[in-house]
Amino acid sequence: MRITLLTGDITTVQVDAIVNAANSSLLGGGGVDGAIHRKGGPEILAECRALRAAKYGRGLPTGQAVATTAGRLPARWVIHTVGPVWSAEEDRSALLRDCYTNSLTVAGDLGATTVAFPLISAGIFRWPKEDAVRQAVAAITAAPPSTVDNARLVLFDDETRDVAEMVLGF
Ligand code: AR6
Repeated sequence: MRITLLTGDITTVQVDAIVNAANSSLLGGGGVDGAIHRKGGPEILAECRALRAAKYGRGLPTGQAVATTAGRLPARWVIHTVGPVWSAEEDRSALLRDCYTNSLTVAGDLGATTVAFPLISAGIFRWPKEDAVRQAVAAITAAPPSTVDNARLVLFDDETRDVAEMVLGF
């Protein structure tokens, strides 16, 4: 699988599926979650509510992933995943990698070939950016083969892009 770095707003990226750094309620929030619901429109929230009613009444567990329509976004699907909140006391990195792995599995089940990821947990959930990049790349690289042949890691600003390039040795 090819990994490409992009800088900017994930809601504008033309891929089959974009991944949302959601929370377990699936009802929206701030950060990239807020941007996706704002720009994608109410259809996404309606599907999230239906998923809650059918399957995730207790919330989508951390590390898991589930797909909805992308509404008005250029992508076909939004894959919602819940990253772990950063903890200095506890190593939650396996859950962070699960977000990438399980999102790619969902994308493969949909037949997606291109998927865009934000830097999950690296905003409101306070994961240090350097390690968030390391975990993202490790998980995507180790993911089992599927229809997905290109994963784009979308870095919101130049500072995050610089961190990613430093971590990856560019
Ligand atoms: N496009 C790409 N990346 C973005 C965008 C965007 N439009 N907006 C923010 N980022 P965050 P988390 C970056 O906070 O840490 C929500 O309330 C951001 O700079 O969106 O997983 C949810 O509902 C950072 O690098 O997600 C949850 O409650 C990265 O995306 C909680 O926040 C992730 O930041 C999830 O927190």
